[in-house]
Amino acid sequence: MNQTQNANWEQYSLAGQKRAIELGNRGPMRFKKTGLLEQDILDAYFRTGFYVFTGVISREEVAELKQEFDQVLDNAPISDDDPTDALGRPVKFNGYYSLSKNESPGTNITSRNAVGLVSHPLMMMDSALRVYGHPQILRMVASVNGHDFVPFHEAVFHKASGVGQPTPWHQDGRTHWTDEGKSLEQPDGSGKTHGFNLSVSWSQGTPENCLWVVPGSHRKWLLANDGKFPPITERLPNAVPMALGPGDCGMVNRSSLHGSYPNQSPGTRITMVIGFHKRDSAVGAKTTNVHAFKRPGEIKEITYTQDYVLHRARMIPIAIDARRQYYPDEVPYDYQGSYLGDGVWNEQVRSEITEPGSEYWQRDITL
Ligand SMILES: O=C(O)CCC(=O)C(=O)O
Repeated sequence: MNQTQNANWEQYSLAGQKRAIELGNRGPMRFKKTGLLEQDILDAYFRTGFYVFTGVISREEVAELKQEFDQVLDNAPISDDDPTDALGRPVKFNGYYSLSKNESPGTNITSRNAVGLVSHPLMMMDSALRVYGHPQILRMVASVNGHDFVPFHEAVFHKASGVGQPTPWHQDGRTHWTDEGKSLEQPDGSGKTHGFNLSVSWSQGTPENCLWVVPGSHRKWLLANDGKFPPITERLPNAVPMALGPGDCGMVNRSSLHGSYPNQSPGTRITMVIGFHKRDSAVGAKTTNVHAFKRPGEIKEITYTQDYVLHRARMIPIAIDARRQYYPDEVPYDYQGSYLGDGVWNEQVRSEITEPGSEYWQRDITL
């Protein structure tokens, strides 16, 4: 950025941070006696289309996520055509890395910092699987999606310092809109929804490297009536930064307009997106699936059957059991949704959910 661009960014970023604070959608998870989230948190989420939960993941757990993800990065392929890492070792999860191609002259692209996205971390990192079974997170999910919530998809966004690629402005939800582009989701969160992305952070987010969200944009689909998303080169005047510190979790309605600018800052941002749906928004929905692949880039037309969703829901009790074994003193979440298969975690289940051709993510649920 030149000096003028820098000054403009500074101004834009400060104004965004100020608007973000005024939204009133940030703070620790707070629960009522019933175990569900306090209503003011839900109301703020329904109104703005996102919420930042601070301090959800403990420092020890963050350290484990960091350490395991470091190993995943160290084992990244040199290129899409070469399934070995920088040390010449075979890549354990070949095909799961999305590598960014940065053409900026003078930047140092290593196989680590070329990694833009790692898909399906639950089968790579036991620490990620344990976060997926986190009791506070799952109580929060039940508060938004009902007790029989079901999975969506998981991936880790890695925006390397100086070379992190932007995420174009987009709304993920593609299914539950009227023909005119009005959301079927109602202002109080009832009705069919596209679920939410929950960004779990183990790095320091800043306005330069974090996700930006347009508050209130979840009510109307920009692609309706031949509409388009703005390019990420456009600094949207109403957008606000969703900066997350290590251990924070940012919940973003999948219908909200969101994106991130190129990360030219000195700080790397790492956020793992996990997500959940209401079961009755998923079962019977006819849509285009873009997630049930090793990595993004393919699509399939699909109608989700009850059986499809029941199989995928099994990952929730599996994760709860993995966490229960690791943290025997913690009260585990009591999942009340239905699923098919054993909800236990052991080495045989690890083999089952990673079996080539029938990996659990083959039933990811795009809505
Ligand atoms: O974190 C990002 O930059 C992108 C996240 C995103 O687009 C998503 O979760 O759908």
